[in-house]
Parts: sequence; C-alpha cells; structure tokens
Amino acid sequence: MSAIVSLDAFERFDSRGFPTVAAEAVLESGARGRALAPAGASTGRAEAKERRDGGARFGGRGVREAATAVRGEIFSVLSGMEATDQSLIDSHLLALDGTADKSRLGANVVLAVSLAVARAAANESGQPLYRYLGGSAARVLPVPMFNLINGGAHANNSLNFQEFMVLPAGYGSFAEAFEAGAEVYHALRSALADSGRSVALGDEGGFAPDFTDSEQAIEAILGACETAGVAVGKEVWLGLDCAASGLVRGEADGAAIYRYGGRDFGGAEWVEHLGGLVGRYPILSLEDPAGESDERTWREVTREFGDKLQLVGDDNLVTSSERVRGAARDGVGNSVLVKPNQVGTLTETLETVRVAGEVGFGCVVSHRSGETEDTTIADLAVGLNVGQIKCGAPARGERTAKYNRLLDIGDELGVGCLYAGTSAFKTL
Ligand code: 2PG
Ligand code: MG
Repeated sequence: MSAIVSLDAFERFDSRGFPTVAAEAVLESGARGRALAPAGASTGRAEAKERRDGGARFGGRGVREAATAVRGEIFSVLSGMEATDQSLIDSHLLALDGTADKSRLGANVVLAVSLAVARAAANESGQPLYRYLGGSAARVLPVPMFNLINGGAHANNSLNFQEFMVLPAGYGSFAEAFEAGAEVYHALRSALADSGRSVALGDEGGFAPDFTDSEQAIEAILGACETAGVAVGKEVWLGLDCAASGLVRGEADGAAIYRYGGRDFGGAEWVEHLGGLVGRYPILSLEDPAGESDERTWREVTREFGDKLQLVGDDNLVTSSERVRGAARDGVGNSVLVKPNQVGTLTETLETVRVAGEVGFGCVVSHRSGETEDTTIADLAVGLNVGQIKCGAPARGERTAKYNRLLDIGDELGVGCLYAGTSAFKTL
C-alpha cells in the first residue's frame, strides 16, 4: 500500500523571492507528501550543490528544468518502491545522481524528493512526521535560538557577525521559552525605534540596524532582555553565529586572517578577540568562530573555550557525518549544525545526528536564510530529540511556521512532552 505511484516537482518560491524546488510524492493508497527545499546565502564550500537552470530567468536561479528530473529519471527508479524504505530510497537517489556533491540532480531536487517521500509515508501511517521519524520516544521540544539581529550575508548593514541570538534555555516549557524570545524581540524593536534606528528586517526576520560593531548589537539585546523582564544568565543566554568564513581575507602562519571592524586579525589575535567577547557577555553558543578551512584557529578556539561554550560547526562540517567524526577526533568544536540541504537526503541527515551522538557532539537542527513554509525541521528536531533548533526570529511567516509547528507539537504531546532546556547544553 505504501508503494510510490507518482513523483512530481514544481518551481515554487522561497522567502527571498528566489525559485526553489517543491516535490510531491503519491503512494498507492492515495497518501501524499510534499516538501520544499530551502537555500543558504552563506554556504560552506563542501556543501552538496544545488541545481539551477542558468539562463536569464532569476539570474540563472530558476529550477523548472532541474525539477523535470523528478517526474522523469527519478520516478523511473523509485516507482513502485515502498515509501517506508527511506534509506533504500535515499541510496537509490545517491546512486542515480552519481556525483560526490549531488551536483548532477542537485541537492535541492534530491532533498525535496527525499523529504516528500518521508512525509507521504508518515501521512499513510496516520502519524505526524516527528512520531513517524522517532516513534514514541519523540517527545523533547528543542531550545529555540532566536536570531534577533541580522548582519553579515543576511543584511546590508555594517555588522560583521551574521547572527545575534537569544537562547531561552532556562524555562520549563517550549511555550514559555517562545514567549520570552518574542517579548525580547518586541522590546528590542521599541528600543531601536525609540533611538531612531531602522527596524527593517534581515533575511531571517531579525532587525538589521546600522550598528557597526558586535558590542552594540549585544548591548541592545541585553537592554531588551532587561526591558522584557527576562533574566540573562538564568533564563536566557546569548548565541552568536560569527560566520567567520565570510571574514577571511588571506592567510598567515598557517591560520586565516580575519577582517573585522576595519582591522585585520591573525589567528591568535582573533582567538583573543573572541575571548574578550566571551569574557564580557553571557554567551552560551558560538557558531563558526573560525573560517571553514582554518582548522588551526578552530582547534585553538576549542582548546580555549570548549569547556565553557557550545562551539557549533556549520560551514566546516556541512552536516556530513564523516566531517563530524573528524572534528571530534581533531578537537574542532563540540557541536554540529544540522541542515538537511547541506547534505542532501533525510537518511544522511539522520546519520549525521546519530554520529554526533556517538562522538559526544551536540546537535542544532537549522533552517536556511532562504526558507519556505515547509516545517520539516521542526518535526526533525522533536523526532530525534536533538534539543536545539535554530529557525530565525519569532517573526516572518517562513520562520514562525516552524515555531508554530513546535507549539502545535507541544500541544499534541501535552503533559508527555519535555522541554530540553538547560540539559541541551553540556556547559551549563
Ligand atoms: C547559517 C545559516 C542559517 P545560510 O549560516 O547558519 O542561519 O545561514 O542559510 O545563509 O547559510
Ligand atoms: Mg551558520
């Protein structure tokens, strides 16, 4: 009954107004599943590659052509397969693509199909996706990382760091944590407006004021926490995505040179600079504190701060289980950002989460800066009990879709639900 009888894909649009792939799977029983691929702006070099059509439409970013493979060669391989055989289906997708980086079919195409099949199977079983993925063990709602101020590649202001976040880990439930994040967001908006700053939003729904340094952004968030009446260092903590690959301007002595605030920092100076921020502010999580190829600085940061901070690898780990294994072996960070489209299939995503658990790495399931109404990552975070999710500000539909989905899941689970809270962080 769960045999795949139809696969199709269409060009739809993401939150930046660029085309993206929406795939649909239909099973023999009539059950259907639909999924949309997200897209990043600050992508790691080793990420699985999207397929785009090129040409004049949307600066080459169209996916009409790319989508045709779904009803053509992909359907001819997956037709008749059981939708519940996810790992087998994903293996067939990998074999059909035939490249190491999924560049032939495109990770955007492959991921949309992989997730559409999982959704169809979940729908057929009559279970919500998180339960289909995690069974009755799925019950932990993640700590949300609210991205309140956007910079870097996600805004056209002068902020060098990409994301300034609050992590409401000190609450008893996801609903309370969400409320705290949203109240801080509103307090921040009022404070920015009162001081005559722009309250325009960046790509992930956070504000994008014309601050010039990280301290200003952090201070503004701390002020908003105070106004909102949330206790910093007890109820909420700070998180930063430095997205440091975007700051690299050359190399010296085996480490990258970081251009930040109009100054160049060598590897050791950069670690010292980060140490200044970490020493002064209640920072709990640092993502991409060093460039994706600057393993030396990554190791140094891990040696210096690894016992105090969550150090999340994004650009350097690209949701690859082998890279997570290597990072744990080499002392590079202690957590991994999990973005399904960085790797390309659901099975590979699950494998990365499994390996992270095996090597003692934390996991943060994550959106992309270009998102859609697809809420799969919310179900993934609960299904696998990973304990943390990063899906932007508590604003803009493509971000609130995930938060609202988590609130729905919380209501569905009722008193059987747990909130990851401070237990998601080894350093708390
Ligand atoms: C990141 C992500 C998501 P992008 O760097 O962590 O916040 O951004 O999707 O642009 O890679
Ligand atoms: Mg990142």
